[in-house]
Amino acid sequence: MTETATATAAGSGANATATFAKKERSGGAVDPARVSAIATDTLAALHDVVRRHQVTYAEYDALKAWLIQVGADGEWPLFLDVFVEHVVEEVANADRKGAVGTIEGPYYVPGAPEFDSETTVPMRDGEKGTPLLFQGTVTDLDGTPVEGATVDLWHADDDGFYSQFAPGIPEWNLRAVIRTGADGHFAFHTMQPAPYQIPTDGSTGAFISAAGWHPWRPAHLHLKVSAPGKDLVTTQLYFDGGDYVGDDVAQAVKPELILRPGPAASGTGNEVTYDFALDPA
Ligand code: MBD
Ligand code: FE
Repeated sequence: MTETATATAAGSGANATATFAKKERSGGAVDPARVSAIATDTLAALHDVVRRHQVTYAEYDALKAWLIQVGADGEWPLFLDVFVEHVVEEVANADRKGAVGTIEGPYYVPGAPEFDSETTVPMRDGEKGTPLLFQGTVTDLDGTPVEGATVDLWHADDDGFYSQFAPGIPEWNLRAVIRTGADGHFAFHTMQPAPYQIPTDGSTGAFISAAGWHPWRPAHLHLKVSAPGKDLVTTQLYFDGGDYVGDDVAQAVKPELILRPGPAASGTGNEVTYDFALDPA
């Protein structure tokens, strides 16, 4: 049996829920004084939809059944990151001056193997796909290289699957952290990812197909770039001309995040340079 034959929504959803449960909450504590205002407005928005669309008991029951199923499938991290996170990110990063951020999504795992400045990302013998040399420099807002910055990269394979969220893939496959040297430079030798399809056999997929939308995200690299005294940026990079770049189901593409790789100087695959300027913490 191949790994692709056994990658189910319930499997990847359960893993994403377990990963979230272990996650260090990035934003810190929630202010109890804001709960009433946010809850009141959230419920008012929902009440308004019920009135405007004259929602029926059949529709209300269908909603309840679906909400229960999203939890049973372990798909709340997936659903929320696809349909809500992009606005939270927009608010969180509104004042950032340097590298442009976008959503993290459900598939980040801290603790990937660490390397100095240039590495081949952990991958299987004969890993499928087009080789990609992805390199750049981490600087401060003035363009001074940052030594000791970490560039944490994770992405899907050539079938659109993430290690630790689909069966049969080595634990840290296509996940690596580089620590920059004095010149701030990093270079990853990896394999270009494929577009990501929201699992069609789970409740998020059922929601998308009921609405008549498509379930795809464009191919992307995920990154977290940080350094002591700097503000960590979480982002993704996309490939110019790739499928769904103009039509991401998660609405997380921004023009600054589109890579234009060219043929690699080595003669195999592609290469591209992308620099990150970090805001002060
Ligand atoms: C992904 O790979 C992803 O990056 C996001 C944001 C949501 C679902 C799958
Ligand atoms: Fe992703």
